[in-house]
Amino acid sequence: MTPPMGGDSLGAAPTPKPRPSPGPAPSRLTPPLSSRARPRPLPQPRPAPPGPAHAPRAANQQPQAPRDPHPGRSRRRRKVTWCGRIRAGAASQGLSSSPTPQGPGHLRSPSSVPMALLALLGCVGAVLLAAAAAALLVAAYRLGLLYRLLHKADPRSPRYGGELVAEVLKAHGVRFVFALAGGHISPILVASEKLGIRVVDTRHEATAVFAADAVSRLSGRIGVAAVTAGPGVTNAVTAIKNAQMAESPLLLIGGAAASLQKGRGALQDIDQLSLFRTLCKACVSVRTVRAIVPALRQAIATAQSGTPGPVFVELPIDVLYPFHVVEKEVGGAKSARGFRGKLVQWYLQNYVHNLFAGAWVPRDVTPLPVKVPLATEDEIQRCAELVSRATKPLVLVGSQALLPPTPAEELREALEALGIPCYLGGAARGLLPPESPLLLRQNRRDALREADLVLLAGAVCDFRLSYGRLFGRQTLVVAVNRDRAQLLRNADVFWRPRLAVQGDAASFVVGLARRLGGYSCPRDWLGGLREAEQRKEKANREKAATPTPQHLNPLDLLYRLDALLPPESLLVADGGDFVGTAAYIVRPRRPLSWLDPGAFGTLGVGGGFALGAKLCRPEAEVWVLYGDGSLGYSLIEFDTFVRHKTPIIALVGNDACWSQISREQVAMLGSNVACGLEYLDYHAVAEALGGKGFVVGRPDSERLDAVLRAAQDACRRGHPVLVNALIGKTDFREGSISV
Ligand SMILES: Cc1ncc(C[n+]2csc(CCOP(=O)(O)OP(=O)(O)O)c2C)c(N)n1
Ligand SMILES: [Mg+2]
Repeated sequence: MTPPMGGDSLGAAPTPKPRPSPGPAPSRLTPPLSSRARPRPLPQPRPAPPGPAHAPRAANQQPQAPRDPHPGRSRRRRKVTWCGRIRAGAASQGLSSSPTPQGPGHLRSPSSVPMALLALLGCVGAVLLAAAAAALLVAAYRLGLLYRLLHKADPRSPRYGGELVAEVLKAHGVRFVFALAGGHISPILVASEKLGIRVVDTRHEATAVFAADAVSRLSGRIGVAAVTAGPGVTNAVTAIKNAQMAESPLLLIGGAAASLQKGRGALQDIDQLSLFRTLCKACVSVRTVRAIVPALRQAIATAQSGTPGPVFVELPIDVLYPFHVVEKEVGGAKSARGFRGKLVQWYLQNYVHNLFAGAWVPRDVTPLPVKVPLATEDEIQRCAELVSRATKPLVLVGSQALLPPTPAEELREALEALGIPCYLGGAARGLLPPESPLLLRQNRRDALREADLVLLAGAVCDFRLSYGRLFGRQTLVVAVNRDRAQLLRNADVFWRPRLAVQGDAASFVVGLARRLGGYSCPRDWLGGLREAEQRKEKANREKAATPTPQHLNPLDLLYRLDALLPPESLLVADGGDFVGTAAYIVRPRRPLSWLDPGAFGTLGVGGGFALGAKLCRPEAEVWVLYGDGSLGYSLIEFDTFVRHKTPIIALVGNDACWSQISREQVAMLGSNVACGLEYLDYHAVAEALGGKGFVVGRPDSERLDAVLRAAQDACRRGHPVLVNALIGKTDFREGSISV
């Protein structure tokens, strides 16, 4: 049923003019006075089914039901239909029991009607009665009348739905809620803080979501971001898509207009679920306080199960505030006059009481079981047989292998026990220590072509593996992935799996290592790969030692950083060429100490990732490797780092350019349009926001190490630091992907 609230937007309203009635003052929860003061009459039923007996009445007395201005909201449309059905049903009953003398509805005397016809009419009447009763029951259920018979709302309770949200989060081990304030979500933030959950407010909603993403990836617990209705929610879209592509489980809580006021011009009211339907594993809008706990528990379990990903839970403002506030704001005028006024009043009161019916009944808030798809023993055995026959095996470990429940250390031990050379991608970087003889970073293309068996442990044949075109003719490929589409990405076009296993990659590798107890990888294969690796490293060192025409050599800068990194360090990658170069030079020291955007390649993750990382690992030295272009997206978050005492170090490769794009645009299309930037004083901005800033260029190359150490010192003393490193151009990244 369309709620009987005011609103000019519903142009198809019935003709009778609503009587003006004094309404409460406007507020966050209510539409402006002008619309509230003129409550729109209840939606009228649809015209009864066409027929001569109905025609005159339908034309004169039964206006059309108001046209739904938001056809996407199927729920509301359904309600209107039900309402219409109830009345249409009642109308048809009226016709059959009180026939009019005109038209075919008129009944003749029983004596003149055959008994069979009478029986038929009786049956029809009974069916109609039953249908009407059923429709009434459904309507009563939809209006919460049945539930309310057993569960009363407690109008005097000071409790509010935000508290339930906080309780669920607490029970799921959530330590941080990342947010940007808004009245729609205030109750969640206040209640979370009261329960000891740290509310970390950022300067952009995307940052809040990126931070939650980092927490999910690093802690194995669900990361949570809460953003306000409308623009708060839309600002989160890119970060949510990034999390989906990175298969990162996170919970986005979105504020929303009161359900009753949706589509009626409420502040910041848009159809939010439609925005996230293709981006999230689950999208729900919670309509009553009693539904908060089950909705959140289910959403979190969904996010973490199977192939993880983000979920969106919309919590309209009226399920979050206490009864007395909601009643005042949406409960309607106390002294309604006239039949229609009283009906509106009843409807609103019923709406509010239904919102709170059974709200504070104790409910289980603990986590639901998370379902992880596992490989069968048979699949592991088949892979073991293939590996044991291989002479040139290779493992490619992708981000997915770092997902819970297998601890990263267990996976590392399994890889070491297997002794097969490994390439680590995305979140898997750092899984093997830098000095591990199994760890390869260079010449992957050549190694893949030569290998006779490749195990894709969560690695995907997308653009990162040239869509699967890199394998040699003789290469047998075993692919393991939780997600079927990723598992078989481009299979049978450019490659064909010998064995495709839909399941968790880490536990598969652990199981494989157990099976292959006495296995040892042929030494000459590993030896050959290592030699090629060292040759490439040597060539890179030589490039690093060659001065660039201007400014600092970025390779040299990154080698110096690598030499200074403590074991407890974590690297965040946010940029183009500078960061792409770093991926080959800087070596993350331990598992889960490298964060990059993932397959979506989103610039701007830096501030949020660093924030989430530092909060999860306060003891770690967190470095954000930024391009100067990328830095612009989250430079303002230096304010957040300062306010929340999360000292991190930003190292900006400042080449006054969006180089990764410029590099190919100029070469292929002959113009640098839209790619040029200036050598700006980003360090001064960091200082202005309360951090510490350093700038280094060619004249400082002698004291480069000293500057990096000074940055580390300042960070240890609790300051967020920005090192603005002016860098020159090299050909290191020539030929690498930018589209
Ligand atoms: C949100 C977003 N916008 C645009 C791009 C396209 N893009 C990819 S790399 C890049 C250049 C990055 O420049 P910078 O951060 O300065 O790093 P550099 O390549 O100069 O080292 C751009 C614009 C993107 N990936 N994401
Ligand atoms: Mg740049």
